[in-house]
Amino acid sequence: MRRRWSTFLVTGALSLALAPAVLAAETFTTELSGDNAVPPIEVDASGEATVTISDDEQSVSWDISYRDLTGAPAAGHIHMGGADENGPVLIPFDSVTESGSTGTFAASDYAGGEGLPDDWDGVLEEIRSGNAYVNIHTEEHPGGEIRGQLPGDDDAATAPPTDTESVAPTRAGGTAAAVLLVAVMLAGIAALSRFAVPRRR
Ligand SMILES: [Cu+2]
Repeated sequence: MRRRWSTFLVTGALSLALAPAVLAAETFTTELSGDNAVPPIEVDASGEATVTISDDEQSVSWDISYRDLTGAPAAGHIHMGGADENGPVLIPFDSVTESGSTGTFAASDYAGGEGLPDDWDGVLEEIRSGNAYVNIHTEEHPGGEIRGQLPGDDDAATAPPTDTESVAPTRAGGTAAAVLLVAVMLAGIAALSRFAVPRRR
């Protein structure tokens, strides 16, 4: 019996340990500005980007809004890199033609490239670790007119807001964590009760 109880306790503890990872939702939001460009540029433009890793982890979608750009956006991407560096394009946005543009990039479309992760798991890892940023390019600022660092899992959960505002995990993530927690606990209880019958030698 003691062993079964310990199994149950370990299961419970594991689910508690896993909960924060799930709570740090798969949605990342950042504010876009010229200040975040490397080097910073002075522009009137600003924007917001939300990047979401799908539940099955097989795609990444985005939602971009912006205003006061010097011209129509020429391109938008998620680049790989820290806040103080310029890096290669990780995920291209197929449409940024108007504020409010949304789109999805499928894992099967990822081909890698120089300086990029070998596979899709590597791409998600860069996004989750905060080593990725959203960049909107214009003709006048081909290197990027507005930019924002994706906060990553840890920053989203713990870091105080900076000028690149990190946004708390979504409510959906919290609900998912709660559901997962309950499911794991029920599984633990089921496993326990199955063995709770007195054993004979
Ligand atoms: Cu770009």
